[in-house]
Amino acid sequence: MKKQVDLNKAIEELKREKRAIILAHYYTNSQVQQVADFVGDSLALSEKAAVADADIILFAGVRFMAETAKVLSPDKKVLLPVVEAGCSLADSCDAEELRRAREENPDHLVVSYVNTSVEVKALTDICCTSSNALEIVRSLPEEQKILFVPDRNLGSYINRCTGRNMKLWDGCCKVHEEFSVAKIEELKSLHPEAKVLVHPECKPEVVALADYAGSTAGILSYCAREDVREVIVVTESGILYEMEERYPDKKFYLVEPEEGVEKCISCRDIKKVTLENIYQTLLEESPEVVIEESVRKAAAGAIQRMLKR
Ligand code: CIZ
Repeated sequence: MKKQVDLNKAIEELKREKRAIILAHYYTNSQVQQVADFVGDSLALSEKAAVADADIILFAGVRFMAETAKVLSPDKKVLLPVVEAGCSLADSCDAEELRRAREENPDHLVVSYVNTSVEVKALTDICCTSSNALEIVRSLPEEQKILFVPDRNLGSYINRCTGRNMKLWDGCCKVHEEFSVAKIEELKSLHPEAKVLVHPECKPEVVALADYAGSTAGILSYCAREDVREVIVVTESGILYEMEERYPDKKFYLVEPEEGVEKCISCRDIKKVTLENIYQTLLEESPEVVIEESVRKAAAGAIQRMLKR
């Protein structure tokens, strides 16, 4: 087993030799973020993928993220180090079930959160991310009926903010559902000046505690404010690395889960990406993300409609 310094060096060499870049999500381990050419949310990374001057894109993230990159950059080889790295939200919406729901609701437009499989995106009218969900929904005519998939928490947040009554798929992110009011209030009593920054994938009673609710990118930008000196971080723990890099003078507190012995709430799937499997994946140029062309084109339509708004 190579040591971390050797691995970093070996990965850099492979990147140069193979004209490869590494895109890493904010939720990955800090060592992974350190070898990445870009770190960001899934949308920003996919947009980077599409314009990147590279032959190979290694996506350090979970499957739906790498699929989105492949949809937007069909001519590049997209590698995903851990094929079984999935997402509970994406898994909560099955394409066949969505096909049936579409048939039962022919007058509804399907708006899908980016955390979905490529097959679900192919059945979607328009995609959104947590950064642009409110904007996308507000851009649709008020009388337009909408079926929002798959996140019931993000969907109900959008309904509350926009006054709409979208029909919601009954899915959730198992990681964000772990945040509890009790644990956040406990931290708040220890750090009364801290701002509570919450991802809208959390349950409504948790979002209700927020000084600010928004995407990872939104939360990171909010931390730049002068009046934000301390932060209670109510999203996946990997974001802490970027927060401390950007704002070394501010204090960040991670929330403990209600149950178990862990000190913070993390996505086990995305944490499966390591320097070791990145090195091996680049070396072997496998596993590669392959998407059937008709599915890719249909999914690209839903993503492009989002990007054009
Ligand atoms: O869109 C993403 O990357 C996810 C999963 C969350 C966020 O808010 O950035």
